[in-house]
Amino acid sequence: MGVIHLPASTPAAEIHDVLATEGALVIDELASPDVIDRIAAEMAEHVDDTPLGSDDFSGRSTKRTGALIARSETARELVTHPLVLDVAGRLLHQATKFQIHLTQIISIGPDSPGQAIHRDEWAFDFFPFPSDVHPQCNTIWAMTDFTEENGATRVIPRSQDWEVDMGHQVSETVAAEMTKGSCLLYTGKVYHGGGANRSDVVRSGLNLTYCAAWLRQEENQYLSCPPEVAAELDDDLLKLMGYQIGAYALGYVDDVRDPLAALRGSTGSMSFAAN
Ligand SMILES: O=C(O)CCC(=O)C(=O)O
Ligand SMILES: [Fe+2]
Repeated sequence: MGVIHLPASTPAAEIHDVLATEGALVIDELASPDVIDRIAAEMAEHVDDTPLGSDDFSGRSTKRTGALIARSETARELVTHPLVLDVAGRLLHQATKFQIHLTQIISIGPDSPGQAIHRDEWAFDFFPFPSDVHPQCNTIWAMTDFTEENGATRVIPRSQDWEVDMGHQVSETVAAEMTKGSCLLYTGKVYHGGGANRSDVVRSGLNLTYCAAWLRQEENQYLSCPPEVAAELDDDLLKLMGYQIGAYALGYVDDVRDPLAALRGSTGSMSFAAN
């Protein structure tokens, strides 16, 4: 069975229901081509300068370019996309808050073999999260069309309850083909992997992932986004980056100051109850 596609007008509750059952789905053309083109232009020099991956999992013909919040003003629109945040909040409902986990353009070059099939939540040191606990919610926005030939993400729909098994094969997967601007939403539990690129063009996807605010972020937002850039950002985006108390007392600064207040230069202790 293939990956389900839903129109961008689908209500968040319905998208969440499909995500919870299928583990992955595509929202067609959620971003306009113009937004994608602006992100590509803002990131072009950084993508050019990015080295190829240094191991098979990262992909030796694949580039992973991060720090999108600092480097691309337009990418901030996708990081804070209201429909995605609404769905992520539903999937991660057991956590008081959630946060950005990583921002990364994944450019899979021609002749790249397929990535090993995996679960993204294994990043948390392979901690055996129960099947009904979702630590993360993920997106990949297509910056080029995603085709079977050029390395569209491969997914095993409905695999989220399966046993831990690092030996799943590409033959068990389907390609999440989608047009530029479409968004693949998938849980941290669904088995998937970057596809082999058998075309002569680069497949480019913007991976924006979210996790419960009590977990360590994969991309360190406090260093990936320099403090002088962070100081110019909106409060809501900063909170999503981790400038908020993750749960009671998680992430305070020095004398129990709220991280956002500390960034803004305010003194005085925070009240835990207010967070
Ligand atoms: O690039 C892709 O399509 C997926 C990459 C991926 O799953 C990963 O790096 O964890
Ligand atoms: Fe992955």
